[in-house]
Amino acid sequence: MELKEAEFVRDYINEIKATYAVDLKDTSPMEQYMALGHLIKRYNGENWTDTSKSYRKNDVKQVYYFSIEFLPGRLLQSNLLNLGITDVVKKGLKNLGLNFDKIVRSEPDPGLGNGGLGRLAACYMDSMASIGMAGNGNGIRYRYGLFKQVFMNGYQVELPDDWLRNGNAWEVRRENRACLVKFGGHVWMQEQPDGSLKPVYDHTDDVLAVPYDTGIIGYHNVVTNTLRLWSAELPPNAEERYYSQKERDNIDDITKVLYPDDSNEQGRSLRLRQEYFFSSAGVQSIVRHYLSDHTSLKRFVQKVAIHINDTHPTLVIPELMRILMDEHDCPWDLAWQITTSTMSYTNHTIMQEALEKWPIEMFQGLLPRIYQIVEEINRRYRADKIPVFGEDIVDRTAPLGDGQVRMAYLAVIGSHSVNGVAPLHTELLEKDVLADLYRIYPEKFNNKTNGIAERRWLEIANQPLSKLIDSKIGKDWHFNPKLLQELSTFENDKKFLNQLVDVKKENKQRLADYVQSEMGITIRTDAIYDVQIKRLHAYKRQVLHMLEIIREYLEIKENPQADITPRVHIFGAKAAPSYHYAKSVIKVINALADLVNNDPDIGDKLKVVFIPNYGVSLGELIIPAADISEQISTASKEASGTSNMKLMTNGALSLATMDGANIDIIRAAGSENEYTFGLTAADVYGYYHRNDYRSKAIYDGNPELQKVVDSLITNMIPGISTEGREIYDSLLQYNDEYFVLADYADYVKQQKQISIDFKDVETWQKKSLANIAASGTFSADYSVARYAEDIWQVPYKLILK
Ligand code: GL9
Repeated sequence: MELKEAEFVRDYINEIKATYAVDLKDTSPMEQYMALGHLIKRYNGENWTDTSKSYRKNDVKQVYYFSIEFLPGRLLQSNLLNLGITDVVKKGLKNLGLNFDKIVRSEPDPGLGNGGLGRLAACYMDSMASIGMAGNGNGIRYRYGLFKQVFMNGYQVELPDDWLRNGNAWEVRRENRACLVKFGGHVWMQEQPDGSLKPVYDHTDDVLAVPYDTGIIGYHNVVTNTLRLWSAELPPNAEERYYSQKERDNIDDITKVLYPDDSNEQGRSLRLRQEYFFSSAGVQSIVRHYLSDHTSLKRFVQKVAIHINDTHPTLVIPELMRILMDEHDCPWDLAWQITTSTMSYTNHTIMQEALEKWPIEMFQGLLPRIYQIVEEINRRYRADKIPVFGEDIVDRTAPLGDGQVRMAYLAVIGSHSVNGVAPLHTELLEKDVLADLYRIYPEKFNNKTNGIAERRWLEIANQPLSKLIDSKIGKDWHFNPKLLQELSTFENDKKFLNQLVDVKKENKQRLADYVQSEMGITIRTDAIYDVQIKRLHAYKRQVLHMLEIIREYLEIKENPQADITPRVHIFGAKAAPSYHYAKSVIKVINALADLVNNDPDIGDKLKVVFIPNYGVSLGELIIPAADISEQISTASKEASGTSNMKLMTNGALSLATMDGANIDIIRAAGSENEYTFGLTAADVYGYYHRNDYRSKAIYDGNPELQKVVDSLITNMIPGISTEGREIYDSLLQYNDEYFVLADYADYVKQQKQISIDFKDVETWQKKSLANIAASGTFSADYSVARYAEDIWQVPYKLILK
């Protein structure tokens, strides 16, 4: 948008006065931020209205991306960037004597997700708007986001994330678009005058779903899409009928907290209520919106695509069936045809425990009408498929079985498309996790490799690099990130390589300052910044990284004079509050950090920093400073990973197993520019198949490894007698479920190579450049374009300059 500095300054001062009734000099950074947010939202108001109007006028097909998590990160800078007014606003604020960075940091980072899955949904929202696609988000407005993590004596402690305390500058409450969602009660069939039967539900517990909309601004294209998050409230008859405190609490609870899960099934009825709540409200509002412009449901499939992001929103399938049949008199076959043509599903993990299943009794009690519909889907599925495929396979894959509602199977059966998130992951879905369903519906399966919001991770998080890139290849890559490839023509440009070194150094300094001020630890910027940032999970193997730190520590202790390349090991990770083992790993790494960081023999050759409260905002600080990107999951377990892509685009070299999208990153950048190691997925499956993995044998055969592992139980690291033993046992007594010891030697070999290679600054910088240059293909712009073409069949205009 066009904006003059003087105009901005005038508007901003007025905004401050109107909102806070004080002079600018008497405002807090939070107030300065809120006023700025309101003003930007107002500036963009017309774009938002115009976008909706133009979709309506042109009857454009809409995509609705249903996700129980969205992790958008702070929106201020992203909105300024996408509107193209960053510089004007910054200058204006500066001339008013305000500190832009402080204002930026006053915005709460909405933690409405746990990790990659929620962040992916947010990257896709940004990209859908940026490629001019009619993409709407649909989720839950949690009153409290993912817990705030602090460490006390090295242990994770969870504090509430009261992110709405000061209000939310970006959202619009739309009470006039609220829907009623019905739980419990009874269903009975009422005879109609024409003799037919119609279900009636009564004695239901009704909840009002109120939408809060946030404009998702496209990059330099005047498009603004909508992210709609639902909040649970008392129904409108609340004044006529008495609600006990318990009833009120039950309603409040639905959207009170985000489940702090990582890839785990949560067998709790509140989670099921959350799932139905936003699925039902979302589908109701979609049908209502569609019917406000169309007289019949005939063209519904041409005008609406609904995407199921992991199994949590699967109930959109029976919910759409219910609305079509019970409210619009659609016969079953037509309703089923409309539903399956509308729905598509992405699976995000092969971890068995993440395939959601609900006990039938609980499901039926909470959602009696939806259960009837699932029963009928189940009955027809069996009747159709048994004659063709036989009883066994159909039994194994039916929506109802073993006394449970099997959400993933229901999602596959009720959708026309099922995708994994990286080629290896999709292959494993087809061969293993969903193999039976793949046999029955091979045509539904396809891959859509994940992508990231390149502009956020470069132009916002890494301004020095972004500007340097602009100076070399211009700005067209902002629209078409694949153009970053043009950078590879400068691989022998020494001056440019040196500039890249300077940029990295600047970013490391920024991170070092943060670590100094927040944690009191001094880290040097000429060290290797070896970064692992992701949820704490056994399969991601933070333990392997930890063993390497112990090895490096012992190495320096044994040979203090050795010529060591200094290193800083950087972790960021939250553990699910109930995930005992993961919390023990945090404690041990923190204890190890204390030992290493305070040992005078070690000095500043080796430092370990576990930065508390990792999230999108800290990612923006850490990722640009990284030299090494640790992507060391057990092969086959990480569906895709996306921090691998963010780190690559910021010039980090991957230290990686052949897992998830690491494989694609390595192919894109060239294996000579990464450090790969370890078992392949085929090796891992080989062990499963033969059942002959013995971690003890590896331990027995490697004296160095023995020393490292033993130090978990020898009091070398103070204060971890319980936790150290727990990890030790997981590796030896319980036979090392995630093959840490199997990969240890190969991993260490690569770590040693890294220490050598890092000293050759020019060669290192070339590798870093190769990563940046190849990273454009992982832009989420292309990912959503592939969804649009292959799955959703919606138009878009990717701006390929
Ligand atoms: C995940 C996978 O584990 C990641 O490998 C993948 O990159 C993302 C996005 O597709 O999805 N699936 C999953 O349940 N989580 C993922 O990160 N977990 C969280 O989001 C906490």
